[in-house]
Amino acid sequence: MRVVTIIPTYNEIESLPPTITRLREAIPESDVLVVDDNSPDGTGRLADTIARSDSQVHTLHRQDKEGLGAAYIAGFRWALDARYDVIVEMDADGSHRPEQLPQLLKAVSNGADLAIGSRWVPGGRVVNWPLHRKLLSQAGCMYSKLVLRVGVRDMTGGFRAFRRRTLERLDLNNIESVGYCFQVDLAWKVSQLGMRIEEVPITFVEREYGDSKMSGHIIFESVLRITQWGILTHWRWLRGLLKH
Ligand SMILES: Nc1nc2c(ncn2[C@@H]2O[C@H](COP(=O)(O)OP(=O)(O)OP(=O)(O)O)[C@@H](O)[C@H]2O)c(=O)[nH]1
Ligand SMILES: [Mg+2]
Repeated sequence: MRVVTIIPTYNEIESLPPTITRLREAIPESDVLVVDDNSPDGTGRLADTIARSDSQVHTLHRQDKEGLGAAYIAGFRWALDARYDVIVEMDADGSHRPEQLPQLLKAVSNGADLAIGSRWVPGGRVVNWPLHRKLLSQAGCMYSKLVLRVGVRDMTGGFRAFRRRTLERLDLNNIESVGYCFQVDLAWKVSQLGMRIEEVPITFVEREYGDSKMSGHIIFESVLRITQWGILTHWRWLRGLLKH
């Protein structure tokens, strides 16, 4: 299996180097693609320096900060063009432990179309998160699960491994979500296609350096879109029921 791990970055100059080092040690066979949105702190230039000394590290530069979703879609296109078999999503900030990536890859080689690193299944953990972050994440996951009726407990988690054909079947041109709901959107679409999603317990560690990019705007976008999707789906379901 040819594997590439995509790491989106915006101002992650302190976190990116140790993350790449740990990843290369944990899974030497995985290539790395850093997708940087012209970070003012120079993360993109630093990624280029790392890429010059390691031929398995690649960089993709984007002109403006357009959100996590847009960065990942650009990364997915690059990875599909480059014919990778498995495409991994991982944050730069150390929250996702590269040492746990083998478990996600194992789930994919055992047949999962999408493996999600999950904080909210038995064995999953969160380290150093204040109570309000835990509650916010759990509430977001519960709301998404209820409204969209998807049997996934960690819908917002961003440590994932996709089988190539999973991304090929998603219409990447049609994904508009930007913030947290990008991850919810992908999991929902994969589940609607009847593909197999497996949750793998992970330990999620709060970032040590840099700032979170989470904002009120991102939370608002998520709640709004997930509610819209829920209403749309239930409406279709209700209309189908009334026709019979
Ligand atoms: N290229 C790119 N990367 C981004 C953008 N927004 C966030 N990221 C990266 O996406 C990853 C996740 O973002 P975080 O700020 O850690 O957001 P989060 O994990 O939801 O929030 P915390 O739990 O508070 O860290 C990090 O590697 C960020 O640098 C963006 O607009 N463009
Ligand atoms: Mg983070």
